[in-house]
Amino acid sequence: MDIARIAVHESVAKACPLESMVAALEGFGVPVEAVGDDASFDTGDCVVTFSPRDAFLDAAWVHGIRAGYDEFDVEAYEATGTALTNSTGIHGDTVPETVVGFLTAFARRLHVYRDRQRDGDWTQEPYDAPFTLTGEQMCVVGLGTIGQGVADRADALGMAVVGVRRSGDPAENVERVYTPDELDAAVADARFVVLCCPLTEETDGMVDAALLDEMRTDSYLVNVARGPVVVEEALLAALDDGTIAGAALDAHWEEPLPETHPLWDHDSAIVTPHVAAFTNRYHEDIAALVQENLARIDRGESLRNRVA
Ligand code: NDP
Ligand code: 7N6
Repeated sequence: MDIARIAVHESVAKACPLESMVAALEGFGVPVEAVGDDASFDTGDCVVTFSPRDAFLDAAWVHGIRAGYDEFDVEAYEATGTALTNSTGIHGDTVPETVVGFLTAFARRLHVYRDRQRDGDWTQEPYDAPFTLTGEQMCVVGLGTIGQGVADRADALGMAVVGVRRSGDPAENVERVYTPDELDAAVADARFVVLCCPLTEETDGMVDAALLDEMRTDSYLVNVARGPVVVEEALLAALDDGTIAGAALDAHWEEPLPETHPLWDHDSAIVTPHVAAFTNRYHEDIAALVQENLARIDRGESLRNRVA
């Protein structure tokens, strides 16, 4: 592979300013150009993008600036031989820190007080509403970059952590690792279930009514993965009928979440607009991944994070 141009697709603006990404990618010995949907590509191109486009299949290499690549047609990349890399590995602080925010809000009732602040309302929560994270159990579903970061922070907060991953391999700061077929058992004792897995055929609809029924009635679901990992109607019903105590959702079934969606007004839900990974250094983190892979290409090595 011989890269003669880095083409930065305008869709990167969904995560960071286009000009910041272009600037961060300069200085690696390859010309960098911002491109739109009218651009065409050839086998000298590396495309850096948030979203997929059919035209990218004419390039040598496409780098997706997200960890999740569920929107990309992996089979088409394999058929054309265009390399596809993702951005797993850079979200080990951002997303876990957001998750800690969700946990703390629920335990210390901060989301409730923020709502009341708008009305100058001094009402205090009932005596038995607040609790401490220390001593509570968390189940982390997916123990990759994000799941490990969540587990580390939960452990530091004095929580007991169990996890789920395909391999079942042990993970640091995780007392017990289950495999996906044991998901029911993994979530049963958890006060928090945190979804940190990719959206795949196996995880699509994984959190359904039956699984929510297995969860404690005082438990909270946190979804920083992808919306469809959770069955929408099942979650809404579970929140309405008290099957679980609440949910924090950064990833949604439709994005933006429609203005009329019931979750916006749900007292026991925290909704964020897919920003768990946002940081003012996102362009630098992506540039570091691209730079590493340019160096690997020069050395004739395989690409880091290659998914097709
Ligand atoms: P990684 O690839 O590092 O980790 C994925 C983990 O999920 C692995 O531990 C893997 O298991 C596990 N996994 C895969 N399939 C299953 C399954 N069926 N059941 C349980 N666990 C499973 O990815 P990241 O941690 O970087 O990112 C994870 C996902 O989070 C992304 O795919 C993306 O969808 C989402 N994401 C969301 C962001 C946001 O802004 N909200 C930001 C970044 C990512 P094993 O270890 O055995 O392979
Ligand atoms: C944008 C991150 C991912 O998969 O969904 C996230 O990486 C988007 C900052």
